[in-house]
Amino acid sequence: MSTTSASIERLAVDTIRTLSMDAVQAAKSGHPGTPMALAPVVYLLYQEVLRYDPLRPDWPNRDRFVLSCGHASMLLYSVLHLAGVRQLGPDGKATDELAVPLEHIQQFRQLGSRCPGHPEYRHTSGVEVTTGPLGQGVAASVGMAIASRWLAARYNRPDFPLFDYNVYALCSDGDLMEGVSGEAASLAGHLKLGNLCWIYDDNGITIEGHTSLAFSEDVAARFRAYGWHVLAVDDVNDLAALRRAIAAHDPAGEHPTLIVVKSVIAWGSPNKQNTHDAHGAPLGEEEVRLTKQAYGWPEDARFLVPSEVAEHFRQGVGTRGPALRKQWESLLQSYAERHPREAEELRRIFAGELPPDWDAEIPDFPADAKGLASRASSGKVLQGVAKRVPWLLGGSADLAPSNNTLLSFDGAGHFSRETPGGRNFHFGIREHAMGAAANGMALSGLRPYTGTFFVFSDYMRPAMRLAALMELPILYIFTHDSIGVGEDGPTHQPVEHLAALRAIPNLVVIRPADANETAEAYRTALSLKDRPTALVLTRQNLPTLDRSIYASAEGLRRGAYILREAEGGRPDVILIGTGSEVHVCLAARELLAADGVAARVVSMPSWELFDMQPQDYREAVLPPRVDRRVAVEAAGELGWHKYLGPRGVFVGMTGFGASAPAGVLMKHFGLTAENVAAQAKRILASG
Ligand SMILES: Cc1ncc(C[n+]2csc(CCOP(=O)(O)OP(=O)(O)O)c2C)c(N)n1
Ligand SMILES: [Mg+2]
Repeated sequence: MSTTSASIERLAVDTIRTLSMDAVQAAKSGHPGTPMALAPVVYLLYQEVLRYDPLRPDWPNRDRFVLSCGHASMLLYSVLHLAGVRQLGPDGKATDELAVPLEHIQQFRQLGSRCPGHPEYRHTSGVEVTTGPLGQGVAASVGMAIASRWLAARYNRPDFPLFDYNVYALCSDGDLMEGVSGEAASLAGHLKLGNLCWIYDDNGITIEGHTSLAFSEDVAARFRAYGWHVLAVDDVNDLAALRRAIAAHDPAGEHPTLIVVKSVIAWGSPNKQNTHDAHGAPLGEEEVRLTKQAYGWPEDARFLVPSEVAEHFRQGVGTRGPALRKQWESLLQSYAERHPREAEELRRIFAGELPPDWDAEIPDFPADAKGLASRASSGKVLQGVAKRVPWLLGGSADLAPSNNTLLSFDGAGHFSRETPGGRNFHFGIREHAMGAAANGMALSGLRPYTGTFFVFSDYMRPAMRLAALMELPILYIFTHDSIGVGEDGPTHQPVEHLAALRAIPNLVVIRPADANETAEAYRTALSLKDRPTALVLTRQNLPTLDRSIYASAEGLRRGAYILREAEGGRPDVILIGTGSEVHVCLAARELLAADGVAARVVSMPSWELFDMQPQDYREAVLPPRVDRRVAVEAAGELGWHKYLGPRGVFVGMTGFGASAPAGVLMKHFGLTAENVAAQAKRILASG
């Protein structure tokens, strides 16, 4: 193929288009239309705009590109291939290997390919965030933009602008229909994140047909009302107009930017363009041929990368990127000489390490029969940890006074445009965006925490699921964990939420029984680098156990432990409790002892941590021969049978709660020592 310099851009854009069409066709499934339409956007971003080094996709100050419409994954894979982005090894260091070799594009959507159906963080280097569920990518991009501002505020020094990266996200109609993007855009506008730019593919098409079926507001006006700067590009193929719009984004300014770009889905396909058929199905062999004809492409070529296109990218981002990154590295080197303490913090941030003695200010709680709510002990522990880990930061969805999540020590500050180094975030009543923003913050090296009532974990669950999938170490602080909430009633009383969170793979759920277990929960959660943790905490007081009588709270690290052995060391029955119900079990043990029944009490704050233990430990805590077991939890039963076995019994909730004082509810629903003791005797009597 012969090219003039004027046509090379078009050739490069068409390479992205045809690679995408060919991959979808070979896979016999996927989404060809949107990559074909949006190829000019990613071409321009990678080749001219992003400060991005393909050799070092982990460079901390790189501009981020988020493909929020993850169904258009081939768009990203094509450009990552052409830009020559390298794969990071298991040690996190860049290798010489391409992140997306051509053979992997040929194996699009097949097992083991670096080109899975939707982009997956960690799996393919250069993918900044896992996307697929619409709205999550743009919402996470807000967290990335927050992190850029926060890192700049904390670490930049005169003459050392170490952090000034921008975040670009490409989104579709579906992204902007989803509520989470609205929450996130509202937050970004409020926080004046000028370093954020969303490019909206206004193609008028979704799966069912034209967007007029379901989407008729003035999106530009909506974003202006959020405080965004809104620009329009009438034709995505007009590279000059796209360039002008991107150049009009003012990263140092006060407004995030939305660029509304008109495109035609499956552009160039004679029979499929501008139809919803082109969204999620291969074009078909014949239509691929006709489209290539229309592009002036060799009709029968498959997965063709013209050598001049490869060279064009090498001379573009392949040259520009490494030069920028090397400049930054030498800046970091002189920074390290002038500001060694800060440089050491940065090293730890990007290695996922904590400062030495990070847990030195975690308090020890003295035994106390009245005790305190685990939300209160959590608040105290959080302060202690946050004082020692400067990049532990976060906030609540307007419930900080109830969640005890406000960092109140000197210098903690509040994050805003004027004070971007603040560590307290006010996410507003936007749980879903809070969860997604936390993902973006964690993806940037920070250790975020979030807070809300446990019952509203439902509102942020999709973001939590992605955090677990991406292996992000986020701390979710949930309070008001059961019918113990009391008078607020069933709308505020979680029942199925423990089961729902335990069902998410790679999420650790911890429901501590007292203040010292809460302290241990923080020790455990902070040291987990590759998974999020949900702390499930009470509103009501819990006695602080006397650990000279009961086993050490360190047992929490193993998920479950023998808190109090049965009288005589030979249990007839095992009582297993979590959180507030551990105390019910302890009281039941005394009632049973008075009747000559020997009961062991196991505190089981975390199923996930327990399941990670070797079999001999698990069998020491729950010996197979003691098959009479009672599990007590003020929640639904789902899943408990794996610890109870066929002869065990569950004491908990079978439906929704009710509005009444907590003590009354506990009695009403049978969460009492008397009932637990009676159930234990019943299964012992059953032979
Ligand atoms: C939360 C969520 N709901 C539904 C889907 C399934 N889905 C994938 S793409 C899409 C809509 C396609 O329309 P649009 O977002 O405009 O993308 P386009 O086809 O224009 O690229 C839907 C409903 C999804 N990926 N995520
Ligand atoms: Mg669309």
